[in-house]
Amino acid sequence: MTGFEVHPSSCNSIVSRFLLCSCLYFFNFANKIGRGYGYEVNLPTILSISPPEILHGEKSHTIFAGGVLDLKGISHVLAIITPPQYPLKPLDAPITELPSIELFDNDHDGIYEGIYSDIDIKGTYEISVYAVNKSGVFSLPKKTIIEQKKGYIYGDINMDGLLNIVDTILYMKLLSKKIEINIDQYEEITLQADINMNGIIGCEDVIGFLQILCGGF
Ligand SMILES: [Ca+2]
Ligand SMILES: [Ca+2]
Ligand SMILES: [Ca+2]
Repeated sequence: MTGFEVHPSSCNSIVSRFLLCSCLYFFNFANKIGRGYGYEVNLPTILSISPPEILHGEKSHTIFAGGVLDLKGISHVLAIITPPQYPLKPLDAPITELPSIELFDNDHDGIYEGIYSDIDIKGTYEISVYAVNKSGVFSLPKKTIIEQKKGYIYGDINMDGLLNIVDTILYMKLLSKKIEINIDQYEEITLQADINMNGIIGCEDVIGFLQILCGGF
């Protein structure tokens, strides 16, 4: 034998050692993750959710989630609702400002249910359901929608299904007290006129109305 030669058996030996070292390295790395040295991914899961629904004037609907699982146990299940044309809120508004309901599994069949009862605005309600485990870790959201076909429209004070100059004039008259309405009429009008949902009809609602009218949402 002359010069430097690598015998096939030596080559196999080097490859074997490399593979062995690689395995030991990844075993050690995985072991560290398991011991809490790295990132542990253990999110609760939701396997199914109530399907999209179309309503024709019904004001409430049952939302459910099934296959809610977590190794540490489920603490609670939440549905967060984004109503149509959510009034005067920036797109990055925190979800804590959105309406929400808790879903319960009272009969312990693994399906969590809750009834959302404020579906009185015309349009699409986006529903995001989260499971929270006993360590306070949230699942990824499971999403569905509810489409309300018959409901009031923000700013449509005369309830003719249109947003136009007539509603603008009614806003101005209400604010300047140029029309007299009783408390029952006021409560009925407030449903669609109170765009920032603070319980009264004010200048902010007119601004919100003009934003809707101009497609500002
Ligand atoms: Ca149940
Ligand atoms: Ca109108
Ligand atoms: Ca208001």
